[in-house]
Amino acid sequence: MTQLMLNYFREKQQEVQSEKIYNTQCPFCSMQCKKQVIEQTSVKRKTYVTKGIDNPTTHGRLCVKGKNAYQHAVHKDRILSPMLKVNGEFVPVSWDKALAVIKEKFQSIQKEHGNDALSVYGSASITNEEAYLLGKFARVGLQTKYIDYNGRFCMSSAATAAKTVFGLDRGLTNALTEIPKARCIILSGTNIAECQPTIMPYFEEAKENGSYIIVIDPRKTETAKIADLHLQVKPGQDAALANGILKMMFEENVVNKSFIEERTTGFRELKRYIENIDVNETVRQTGVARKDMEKTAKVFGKSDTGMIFTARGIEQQTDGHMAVRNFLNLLLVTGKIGKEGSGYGAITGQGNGQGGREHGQKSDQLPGYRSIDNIDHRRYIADVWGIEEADLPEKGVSAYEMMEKIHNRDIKGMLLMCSNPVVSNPNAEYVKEALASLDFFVAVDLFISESAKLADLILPATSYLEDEGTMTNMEGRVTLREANKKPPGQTRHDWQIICDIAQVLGKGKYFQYESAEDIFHELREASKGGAADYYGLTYERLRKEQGVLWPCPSVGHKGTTRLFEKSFARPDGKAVITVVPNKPEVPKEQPSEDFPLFLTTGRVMSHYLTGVQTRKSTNLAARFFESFMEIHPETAAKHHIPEDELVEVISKKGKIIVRSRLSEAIRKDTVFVPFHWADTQNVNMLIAKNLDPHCRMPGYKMSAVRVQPYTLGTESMASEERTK
Ligand SMILES: Nc1nc2c(c(=O)[nH]1)N[C@H]1C(S)=C(S)[C@@H](COP(=O)(O)OP(=O)(O)OC[C@H]3O[C@@H](n4cnc5c(=O)[nH]c(N)nc54)[C@H](O)[C@@H]3O)O[C@H]1N2
Ligand SMILES: Nc1nc2c(c(=O)[nH]1)N[C@H]1C(S)=C(S)[C@@H](COP(=O)(O)OP(=O)(O)OC[C@H]3O[C@@H](n4cnc5c(=O)[nH]c(N)nc54)[C@H](O)[C@@H]3O)O[C@H]1N2
Ligand code: SF4
Ligand SMILES: [Mo]
Repeated sequence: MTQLMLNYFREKQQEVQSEKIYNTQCPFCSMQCKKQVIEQTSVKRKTYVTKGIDNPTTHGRLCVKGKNAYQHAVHKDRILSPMLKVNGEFVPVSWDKALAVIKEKFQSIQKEHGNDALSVYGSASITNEEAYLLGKFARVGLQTKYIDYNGRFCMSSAATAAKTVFGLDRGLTNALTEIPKARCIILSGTNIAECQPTIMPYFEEAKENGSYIIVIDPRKTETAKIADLHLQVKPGQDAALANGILKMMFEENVVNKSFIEERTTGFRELKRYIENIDVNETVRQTGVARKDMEKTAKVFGKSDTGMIFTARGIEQQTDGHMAVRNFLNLLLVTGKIGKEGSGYGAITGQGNGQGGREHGQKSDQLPGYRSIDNIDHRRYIADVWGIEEADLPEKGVSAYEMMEKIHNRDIKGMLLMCSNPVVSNPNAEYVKEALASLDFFVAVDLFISESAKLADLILPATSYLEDEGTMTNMEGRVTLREANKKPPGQTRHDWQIICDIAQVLGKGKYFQYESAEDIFHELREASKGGAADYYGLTYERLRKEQGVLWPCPSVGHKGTTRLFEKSFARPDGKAVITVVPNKPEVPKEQPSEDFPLFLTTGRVMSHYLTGVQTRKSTNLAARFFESFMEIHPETAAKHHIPEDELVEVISKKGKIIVRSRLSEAIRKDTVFVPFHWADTQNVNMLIAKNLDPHCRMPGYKMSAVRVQPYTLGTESMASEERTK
């Protein structure tokens, strides 16, 4: 260091008058990297420094989002008091006023139209305690059957597939430390290098150990760069691709007969179906060469150990559930599960994507992964909650279907917590209309998001720096997120807000908690004996052991790193092999003369989901300040699309305007647009409403579009082209 630099730092040091240290976890993805935010106050200003903290999952690593995540949390646009819409404008009001308005509106809606006229929309970015409490609030506080959450768009296909096939859904069946021991790894529809960057060293280590890595993605992503083999599949054809690979596995005779015999059911039917497949047809359907399917089958089949990871690329399809099941078929016929270095991973998305899907925010679910349809489960939870089983509502509908219920006027009010449906739901224009038409709409957020803008009342929540609670990361590790920053202004924790509303509705006696830890104690009881059993966990343990992998059914239990070693979690102990036809149950829209290209959507490294938070961060927004369309140069030439210009992307549903980016990394028949931007760049205005019949997942990853240069003033889409 030069003398000049030393002087500079010394001066800086003297300027700092006080320093506060906040230990916490990154609010964004499922890695839940532990970090420290250091707030330094000097005469002139506050500055923040972020450092990673060592922990068993990420060992102190942080990606660019984690390093900058303080920026939105201390942003001037944070809402600091309840905001009531008066004559179309938001005005700050006291909590007493806000709660009185909620009481009046909620009670009058339910009195007039019944309990189910109110709905709750939750999130997998809130803590386990809050997700649990929100489910309880819907069932006990409002006694409505309508509750669902944003994880429906995220985890539902993989979760239902794992539940059906293995009998239990935990994102990763093995601890992350087993990845380097896998001799062959298939990554399908997952861009971990940009979406879970701090997981990469596990895969890099695997590669150093000689593992063969196969990436399946229509784009040559950052993740594909670590691949030995990249299968550049046509969007939406993963199920058929897996059938092609299965066919080669049978031809190469690399199936594990004893495993199939002892630990699975359904193999014979699968074999019969696969035998009749015409591989040339599969090649045409998937766009993947026969030799590449063969190589995949051979290497994966012959390796002693192997793991398969899937994420939203294959899951966010209207056949996502079945497509995942076909990848699980690959694992099962080769016997690669239940031992070290062999298993499955559905790479979880949101910070609490795992825990958020376990404790009752789903329309058909009760805490501990219990089912709302099961009488024993209902009785158990009713008992923990101190209510009659008969008073527990039945199952409701999925998140998008709630929007349809609003249009039908079955649902007239909504409490939205920690999500931005106007930007994240398919058929976005329709969803916007739905939320705008509600008789009473309360949004709980940090900011006035695109959805909160439509609310009658916005309640200000605390951020991750201020709100303590547990989060379950992608490994299935329950971690304690500490948070010791003082809540700014009038902000309250999400769990406090739920309790406050319950109180004014006369249900306070069911919601008496002093802290998040108090709620956790009840959650432990509620999950006890369930599939996702947290009973053995306490805050003290989580602090001392730096997280524990569930199930953890008793205080002395050390947690579960590897699942299904001896048997699967189904009644007969066996995993289910299923025939997955090449033709999906819900036909997928194919490119046509009017809409000749596939559109697929996803993420970039520096933005998070609908961008409400990351667009507020100057450091992150600087990397990508507007949306774009990735297109192959040859395709661009064909459609007269120049580099770096505004273009229109048009589907049967709508039109957006984004900037063109020419790249040879994408298939020639496909364009890619991220979904982190709103308004005229909201890509979900292009996505159809069709849902997977098994799990209600929309087809975010495959639509048909046309593209053309944007010229100011031309309204290129005839209104009659739009469909509802
Ligand atoms: N930077 C960043 N990280 C995030 C998030 C974020 O918004 N930004 N969000 C978090 C959340 S909630 C989630 S769910 C995860 C999502 O993590 P991912 O699922 O990894 O992310 P995506 O970019 O949506 O999609 C992954 C890949 O699927 C590919 N793909 C598209 N269509 C197909 C197809 O038909 N078949 C196959 N095989 N692949 C296809 C896309 O090209 C893309 O590279 O990331 C989490 N991490
Ligand atoms: N086209 C397309 N659409 C997609 C996807 C895709 O790949 N393509 N992916 C889907 C997936 S996987 C997901 S997970 C969804 C996510 O979709 P959303 O849930 O709608 O996305 P977020 O941007 O996370 O919205 C979170 C909101 O909560 C606020 N918030 C942040 N922290 C807190 C908190 O602690 N408390 C409260 N009360 N509010 C808070 C934020 O300011 C923001 O407004 O999008 C889905 N939509
Ligand atoms: S975004 Fe994910 S990988 Fe990046 S720091 Fe946050 S938790 Fe870690
Ligand atoms: Mo997600």
